[in-house]
Amino acid sequence: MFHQPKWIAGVVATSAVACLAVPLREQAPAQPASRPNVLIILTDDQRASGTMSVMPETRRVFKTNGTEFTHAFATTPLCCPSRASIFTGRYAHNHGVKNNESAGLLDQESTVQRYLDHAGYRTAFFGKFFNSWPIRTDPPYFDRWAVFPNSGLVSAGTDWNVNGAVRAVQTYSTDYIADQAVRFLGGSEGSDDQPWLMYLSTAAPHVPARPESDHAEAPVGYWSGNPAVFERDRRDKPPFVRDRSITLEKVRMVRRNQLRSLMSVDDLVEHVFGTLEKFDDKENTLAFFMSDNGFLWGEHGLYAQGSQKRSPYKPSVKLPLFMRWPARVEAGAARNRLAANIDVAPTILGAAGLQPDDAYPMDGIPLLGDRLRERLLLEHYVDLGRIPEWAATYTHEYEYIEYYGDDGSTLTFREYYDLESDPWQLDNLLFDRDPANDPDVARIAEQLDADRRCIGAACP
Ligand SMILES: [Ca+2]
Ligand SMILES: [Ca+2]
Ligand SMILES: [Ca+2]
Repeated sequence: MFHQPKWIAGVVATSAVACLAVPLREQAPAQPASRPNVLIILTDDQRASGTMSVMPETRRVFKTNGTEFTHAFATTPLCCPSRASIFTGRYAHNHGVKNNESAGLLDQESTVQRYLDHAGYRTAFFGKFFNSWPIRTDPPYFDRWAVFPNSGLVSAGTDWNVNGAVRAVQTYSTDYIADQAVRFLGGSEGSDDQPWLMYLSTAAPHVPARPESDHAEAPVGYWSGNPAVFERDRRDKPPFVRDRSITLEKVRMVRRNQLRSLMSVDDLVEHVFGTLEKFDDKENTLAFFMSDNGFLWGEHGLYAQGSQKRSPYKPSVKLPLFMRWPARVEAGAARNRLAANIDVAPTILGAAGLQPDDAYPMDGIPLLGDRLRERLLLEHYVDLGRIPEWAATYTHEYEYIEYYGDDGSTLTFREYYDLESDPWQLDNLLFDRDPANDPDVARIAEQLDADRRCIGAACP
C-alpha cells in the first residue's frame, strides 16, 4: 500500500481552481519518499512544425495531460551536442561536445544520470546514445541499457550493446525500445521506494526513416510547403545558402517517411504509458517528450549535405517539447516562454531535490519555476565542414545571427530577422540592399559575444 506524501495530497486538494499550476518553489522541497520517477522520450531530428499530427496518443498523453512549450529550442541543432546539453543542462561551449565526432569529450560526471544514479535511482537508457560512441563501451551510470551508436540506419540485424553484450537485434528498433522499457518498468514493480530514470531514444524520424511495415502506406495528409520553402530571392542569405536547392517532390518523400516512422513512436508512447498506468499508481512520474534538434523540409532551399539541421533557421532550431507530471504540471496548457534542451536537466534535478556540483554549473533554467529568459543563445560549431561556425541571439521579437571564419571569431556575415513582421525569415534586414531599415545591432552583438562565453547563472 502506497502512502501519498502529505504535501502532494495538499496540493491536489487545494489547487483544483488553479489547475495545479503551482510553481515548484512554493511547494515543500522534494522529500526522498516523494522523488519522482523520470522518463525522457527523445526522438531524432523531429521538427516541431507539422509532425505531431500523426501522433494522437502522444498528444493525449503529453498535450492533453501535460504542458506544451511552443517556443522550445535546441541550443545547438545537432545530435551529439544537443544530447550532451540534455544530459548536462549546459551549452555546448561549456560541456565541450561541439560536433558529432566529439562525444568522448563529455565529462560523464556532469550528467543527470550520474546525479540520479548516485542518489539511488534505478537508471536505464534504451535506443540511440551518441553518434560514434564505441559500441563495446557501456554507457556510464546506467543499470540497464540497450544502445546503438548510429543515426537513422537502424534496421533488423543492427548491432546493439545490450547490458554489456554486443549482439544483432532483429526487432524493429522503436518496438525493441518499447519492449525494453516495459521490461524495465516491470522490474521496478514492487519497489515503490526506489525511483527510476529512463531514457527512450528512438532512431525515428532520422532519415532514411524506414517506416514499420504496418505504417508503410499510412496516409500522412497533403503538404503544400510554406513561404520559406518558396523563398525566391536568397541574395540576402549567407553564401552557403544562396546556391542550394531541393525539389518539393524530394521533401515530400522525406516527410512521408519521417511521419510514418513517428507512428511507431506513437505506438511506443501508448505501450509505455499503458504499462506505466499499471505500475505507477501514484502518478509520480515526471515525463518529457522532445527531439534533439529540428529539421528543414526545404525551407530556404536547404536540404543537402546536412544542412537540414545545423543551420540557424527556425525549423532547424525549434523542438517539440512537452512536460507531464500529474498533480504538479498543468494539463492542457501551452507555454510560450523561451525553453530549451538545456532546461531539462535542471528541471529534473530540482524535482529530485538535488543540486549540481560546483564543478558543473548548469546553464539552463528549471521549467517548473517562474524564472524566464529574455533571450536564448544558439551556437553551432564546424561539423565535417558542412556549415560555417555561427552563433545567434533568439528572442520573441528577433533572431540575430553571426557567422565566423575558421578562427571562430572573425565575422564573415550577419543576419537579422524581425520575427513579428517576418516569421518565415525571408528578409535579412542587414543584407537586403536597403540601408534605411537596418536595425542597430551594436549592443546585441556585444551581448552575443559575452553570451558565447557565459557560464551557469550568467547565461541567457
Ligand atoms: Ca538529431
Ligand atoms: Ca530573401
Ligand atoms: Ca537593410
